[in-house]
Formats: sequence, structure tokens, C-alpha cells
Amino acid sequence: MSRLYLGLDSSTQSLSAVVIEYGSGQIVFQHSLNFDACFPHYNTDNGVLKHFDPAVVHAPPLMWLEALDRLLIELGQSGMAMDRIAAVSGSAQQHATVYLKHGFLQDLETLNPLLPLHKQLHSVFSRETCPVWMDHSTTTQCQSLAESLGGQEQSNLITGSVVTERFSGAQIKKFAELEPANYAETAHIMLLSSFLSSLCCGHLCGIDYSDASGTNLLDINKKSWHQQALDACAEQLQTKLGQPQNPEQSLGNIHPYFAQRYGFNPQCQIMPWCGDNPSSAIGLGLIESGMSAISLGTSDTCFGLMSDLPENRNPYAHSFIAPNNDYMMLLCFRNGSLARDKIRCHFNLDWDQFAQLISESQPGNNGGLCLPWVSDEITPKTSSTGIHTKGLDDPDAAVLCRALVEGQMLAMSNHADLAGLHPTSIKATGGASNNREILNIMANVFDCPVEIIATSNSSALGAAMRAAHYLEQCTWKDCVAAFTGTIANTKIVPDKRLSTLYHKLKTDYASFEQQMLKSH
Ligand code: ADP
Ligand code: XUL
Repeated sequence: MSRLYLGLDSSTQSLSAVVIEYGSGQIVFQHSLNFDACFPHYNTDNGVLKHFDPAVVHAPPLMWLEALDRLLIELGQSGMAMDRIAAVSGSAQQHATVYLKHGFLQDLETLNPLLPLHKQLHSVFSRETCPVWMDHSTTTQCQSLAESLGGQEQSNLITGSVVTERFSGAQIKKFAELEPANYAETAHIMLLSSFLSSLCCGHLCGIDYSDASGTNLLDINKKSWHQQALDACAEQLQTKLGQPQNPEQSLGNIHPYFAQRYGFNPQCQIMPWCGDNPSSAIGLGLIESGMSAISLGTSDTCFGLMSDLPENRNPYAHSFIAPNNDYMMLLCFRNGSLARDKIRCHFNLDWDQFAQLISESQPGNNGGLCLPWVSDEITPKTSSTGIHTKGLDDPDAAVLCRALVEGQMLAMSNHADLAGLHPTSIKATGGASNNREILNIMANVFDCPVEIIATSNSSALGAAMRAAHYLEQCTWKDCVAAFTGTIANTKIVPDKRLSTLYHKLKTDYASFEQQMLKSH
């Protein structure tokens, strides 16, 4: 019987699982748990905790643990042959940091399989809530960290990104500065990905290269921590972080906790968890330089693989190390699904009505434009929150839904150009890739075909594929060919007439964006 591989993805709003069967190339299980709906007692809103300061965005780590147990129970209840799962890997929202006390390792090693994780690990955290990627409360720390590295341009060259508010370096620095006693009590600082890796295998795991490149602390060329960056952040940071982890090396057997509690084979291998976007690159079949994708999740991201880093770096683009040890260029837009959702709810629409209204409205809105900054944006960085419009007088629901999505795609295409990402075809994923009208606009603005793969959960699929790639010793090409088939008839080709229209609007949009950035 051929082997099964489990991929998990702990994203902003949900925990998902995908199980693949290598021999048949089938996805045999996929399921998601939405944090707000399934775990209301944590009081999260779209997976994060409300705070009076909108720049502070944290999540409760116990919720992630409770979700992991619940999902594995449901996996077992589905009739899955747990002992056929040969390897497990996962991915997690990038940049989220987890702070653990000295007793953590002992508590981890002695987990009781009769009790769920959240009942046993509630006192291991030296910071009760974890800052996540939406947090942008670290501007002061970013300035000082960038200065220590010789300025933002230099930081970009060394670490792959300008020093960025949501990245883990600035987040750790803020914690060490504002809560020195709790920082001193912290023995280990992990990313959500390495925390979940550690739980799965029962020992302390380093942060994998992809997520380490989302910290501003890694020398991206050498794949090792940059001492100056560590020293500029906090004392004894290297000891707390451990060594960065090569994503292509196994972490060993599964923790007996999971084998005994859920019936996994005790020899089941654990592969390092990595960031959700890098994992999604594999799940979408991006294994060669030049391949590009757009993920329409809570945030919208646009990314592509590169064998070498470009000499000129766009300050808004991030270079990460991909799970296949290539490089990956990524742009992240905070106003993704949350902005679309806000407009949809404002007009009391469901997603089908939202799509219907777009299809009935005029492409290009007669030159009208909309900057979709429902909340503080990160690409470009601005706090001039609001839906700013130009040439749209008193827009009705249809005009505004279209203008918002067009604005999102025009911004993405302009910033991709600046980052040296020039897609010739795009793989689309994420919750909103179910929406045909959004993908039509994407294909026309980027002037290239858009394809959707068979699961909208490409990060969890990528994790399962990374596990299979290791154990089956297959090439990435074979692995991708087996699992990333596009859904039949979902290749959307651009309409040349509309692409020409959007080509002109891209320039107008860039000027409008500049104008708004200057005036705030
Ligand atoms: P994340 O991985 O960041 O948690 P997902 O990729 O699961 O996010 O996407 C969730 C989002 O997808 C929801 O916020 C929802 O707004 C959006 N979504 C779901 N279905 C549709 C649809 N048909 N059209 C547009 N957006 C959708
Ligand atoms: C990427 C980023 C987001 C999160 C979402 O840099 O911050 O896309 O990874 O989960």
C-alpha cells in the first residue's frame, strides 16, 4: 500500500490539513478549522485579538495548540489510516514569534498522551500572547535596528528585506525593551513554524531558512544569523534562537505523544515546518526560477522563485530562502481579503452577489481609481487609512466592489514590476481564488493566464509534498507533477482589449498612489 503524507498549515484564521497518497497522486483528505468559529472562547476576530491600539496585533498560542489536537481528532475520526502516514510537515503564518520559559523542554518531553496540549502547556509561555504578521507597532525598533545594520538599503542586501515592523527581529527587540523581566525569563524564542515543528518531534527545533529570512536577523547569503543584527536586538539572542534549520533535513521521529494519542506510526518522520508563503510556492508547483503565484488569503501575496537575488532591491519586496533552497521574492499586501470582506459586508452581500455585481460593472470604471487601504497598508507603507477614490463620484456597490479589486490588482502588478517579478503565468490560491471575477481582473491587469490548482490550501499541500519529497527521494519535478494539477477548465486567459486598458490605468494608479503617499 502506498505511503501517505500529512501537511498542516496554521494560518492567520484557520488550521488546515491535507493528506496526500504518493503512489496514486491523490489528495485523500483536506479539512480546515476556523479559529473564530471553532474556538470562540479565545475571543479572536479573524484569528487575532482586538487591541485598543490597532498597530498591536497578537494571537493566543493556546488556541493554536487546541486547534492542532482538534484537527488530529477529526483526521482520525474521518477513518484515516493514521499508521500509514509516513511523514508530516507543516507551515505557519510567517513572522509570528513564540516566547518560552526554561521549563519548556522538560514539559515537551514529558507530555501526557491522555491530555490535550493546551491543558499541559498553559504555563510554558513567557509572553502570554504572540505578535503576528499584522502587528506593526515596532517602528522605533525598526529605525534603530536598521541604523545598526548601516541603513535600510544595507539591511535589505544583508537580510533580504528592509527592517520591517512585522518581522521577528523588531518584534523581539520591542519585547526585550518593554518587558525586560519577561525577556530574561525566556529560554527559547521560536517562530510559530519552529514551535509547531518542536511539538511534532518532541525536541527543540531551529527556525527553518525560509522563516529565518523573515526576521531581519539572518544573513540571507550565508544562511546563518547575522551577529550584528542579533546584538542590536537583544542580549543572548543567539542562545534563545538556536541554529537556523535546513528545510531539507528530517527532524527525526514523531513525538510519542502523537503516536500514542492518535495512532501515528512511531517511525513517522517529521520534516521542518516553514513559512506559509514558501510552503505555498511548493504546493503551487513553483520549483523553477521565473514561476509566479498570487495568494489571496487574509493578506494578498505575490511571489516568484529566483535562482539569484537581483542587484537592485525594491524596498517593499522581501527575499526569502525557499524550501527547495532557491530564493523567493515576495510582496505582501495587508489589505487583501479583509478589505474585500469589509466592502462585501458593508453592502450586505454574499460572495456570489459580490462577484455578480463586479461582472455587471464596467471594467476600468471609466478611469476611476480606488486605493484599497481599509487598514494601514504595508505595500506601500502608509497609515493613511481609508478607501481613497479618484474619478468615482458617489460609487454604488457594483462600482466600488470592482474598483476595490481593480485597485488591489493594479497595485500588485505595479509593485511586482518594481521588484523584478514579471509573471508570464500566475497560479492563484487562497480563499478568494474561488472567485472567478477576481481572477478575471487579475488575468487582465497582469496580462497573462491565471490558473487555479485543485486545492485552495496550497500551503498545507506544499507541506505534505515537502514531506513526500524527502521520504520518497523523488525530484521536485515528479512531486509537483503528481499533485499540482490545475482544476480542469480553470485557465483564465486575458482579454487583450482589457489588458490594454489596464496597462494605461497602471500608470494613473501609480501617480495616484504617489500623490496619496505625499499628502499624508
Ligand atoms: P488565511 O490562510 O490567511 O487564513 P484563506 O486563504 O483561508 O486565509 O482565505 C480566507 C479568506 O478568503 C476569508 O477572509 C474570505 O474573506 C475569503 N473568501 C472565501 N471565499 C471567498 C470568495 N468566494 N470570494 C472572495 N473571497 C473569499
Ligand atoms: C508575508 C506575511 C503574510 C503572512 C500571512 O510576509 O506577512 O503573508 O505570512 O500568513
